[in-house]
Amino acid sequence: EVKKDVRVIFVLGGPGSGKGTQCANIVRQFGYTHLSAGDLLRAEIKSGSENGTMIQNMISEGKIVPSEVTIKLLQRAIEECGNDKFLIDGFPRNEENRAAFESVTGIVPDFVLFFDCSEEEMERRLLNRNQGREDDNIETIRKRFKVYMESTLPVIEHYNSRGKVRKIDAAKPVEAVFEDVNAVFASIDE
Ligand code: UP5
Ligand code: MG
Repeated sequence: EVKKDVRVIFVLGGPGSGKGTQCANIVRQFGYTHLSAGDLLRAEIKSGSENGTMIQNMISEGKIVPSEVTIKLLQRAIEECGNDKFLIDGFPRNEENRAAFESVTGIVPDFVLFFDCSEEEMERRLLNRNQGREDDNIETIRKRFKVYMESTLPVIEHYNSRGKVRKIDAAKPVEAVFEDVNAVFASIDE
């Protein structure tokens, strides 16, 4: 269990929907700490951890890393951080991630910020990103889309049926998307 009182928002949406871009804006405007599960996993590979090779193989296949690995990284980041409000970006990616995070950390998210975007637009963005991500090639991108549809959409549906999803039209330009994101956060009682 995480022993401090924290508020968590899950940020979900397909590969390239703009999760990382908008989280940076939210951090600047509203003082959250941004934890990207993908970034934590990529840092774990770089650190030379014993799980590094396994993680690298999963990411290049677009597969979901075992939840105990990801949850450990998220939990450590939460506990080591002085802040008490977090954006968890790109997690949970399947039902097992979701259930395990709740039971291991005892944390229930306030809500899910969901970036909705067409595959055509997401594919265009990922192929243009050019930041050297090993999974930004068309073969892996197609696999990421399939995993997203099959495993992550049901998680969003789980929260949607409980009234916990704030859906954003993420196909618009970055600034227009942030206006809508801003409206969601401005309406939260602090
Ligand atoms: N861009 C952003 N917004 C735009 C807009 N409105 N208009 C035009 N362009 C826009 O954006 C992507 C690109 O689009 C950028 O170039 C940006 O400038 C532009 P970004 O903000 O990076 O989108 P994001 O949704 O963050 O895309 P990302 O590729 O990071 O999403 P993924 O969900 O695919 O990647 P993630 O890092 O979360 O996961 C990678 C892999 O790690 C997974 O496939 C999986 O193998 C593994 N993983 C796990 O196993 N478990 C986890 O819990 C998490 C990850
Ligand atoms: Mg990202």
